Amino acid sequence: MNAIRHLLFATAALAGTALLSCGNTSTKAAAPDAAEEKVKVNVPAFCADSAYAYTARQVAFGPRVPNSAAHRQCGDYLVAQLEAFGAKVYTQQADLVAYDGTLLKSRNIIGAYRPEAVKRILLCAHWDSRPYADQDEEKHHRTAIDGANDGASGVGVLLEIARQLQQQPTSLGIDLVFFDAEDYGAPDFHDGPHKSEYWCLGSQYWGRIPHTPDYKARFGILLDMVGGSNATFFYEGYSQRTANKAMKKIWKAAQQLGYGRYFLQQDGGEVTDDHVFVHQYRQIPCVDIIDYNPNSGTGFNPTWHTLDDTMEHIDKGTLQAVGQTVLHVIYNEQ
Ligand code: AHN
Ligand code: ZN
Repeated sequence: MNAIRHLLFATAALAGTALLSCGNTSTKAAAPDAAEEKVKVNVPAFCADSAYAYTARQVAFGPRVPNSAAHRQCGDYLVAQLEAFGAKVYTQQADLVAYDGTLLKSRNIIGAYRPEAVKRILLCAHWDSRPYADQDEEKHHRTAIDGANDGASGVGVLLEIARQLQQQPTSLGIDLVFFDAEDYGAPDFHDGPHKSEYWCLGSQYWGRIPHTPDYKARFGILLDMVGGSNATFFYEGYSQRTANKAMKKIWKAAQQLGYGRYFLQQDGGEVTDDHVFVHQYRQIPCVDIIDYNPNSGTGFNPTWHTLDDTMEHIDKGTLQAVGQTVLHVIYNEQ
């Protein structure tokens, strides 16, 4: 893509208008056999260029560490973008206490489609980024990361889904929840306890006080680190035990769509992530789509919690695989 076209494209993506790079073609489900009475559903085509631009836009604010200017500005951007895409927007502001006693001025941001519908699906991701590159060289441990993959990618995919939802509604209501303060867990260098409840502060708050009273959804999907190169999504352990049906549905859709090299039908590790608290507080089965790497030492992408978690290492192929799979699942739900 030459520079001018790229600039035009970026402007279009940010304005939320039609894009040059992706057409309007939608994929039709396979024609039903005589034996099989399946409803044919038009699933819109996910545009990875658009998701990439929404990811880059977040990263451009700087690290979205709670209490920083970049964090406030990015939060405002996310609210404005959801409103531009026609969602009913809720925000939850809260002062959440971090592992070291720091009060984090936090904001969960929710965009609801078909808010009146009783049958609903929850799609979520965290929008904050980690204040510590504590998996990098020691001299970088107290430096905040860009969080292009860890934070921005999940929200980038969900913003592109929001754009699609405005153009073509689903049968079910959809809630996009951007959790804050997920990634402020105690750093490796902290000597003191490393409790799992130090992570996911925003989702714990939302779990106790949801944006609408007694909020329920049929199931949830959490997107965490869905833009890395060479990403592989295994069956995450907690999702496997508590949201098995939804998990199998997602992985099956991915195989049908040709994304089997990303969505491996194999067991991965168990991760403390926002989906755990969505399930524990609200009893909503929630599947974590998280890049798991059994050979990296940390279990995650090699850029995880390092200064290399930048736009350079974001792969549109991964964004496409995840975005198209999630669209397929939510448009086929009746
Ligand atoms: C823990 O490391 C305990 N959980 C990983 C959750 C996470 C951090 N996702 C992104 N950053
Ligand atoms: Zn993280």
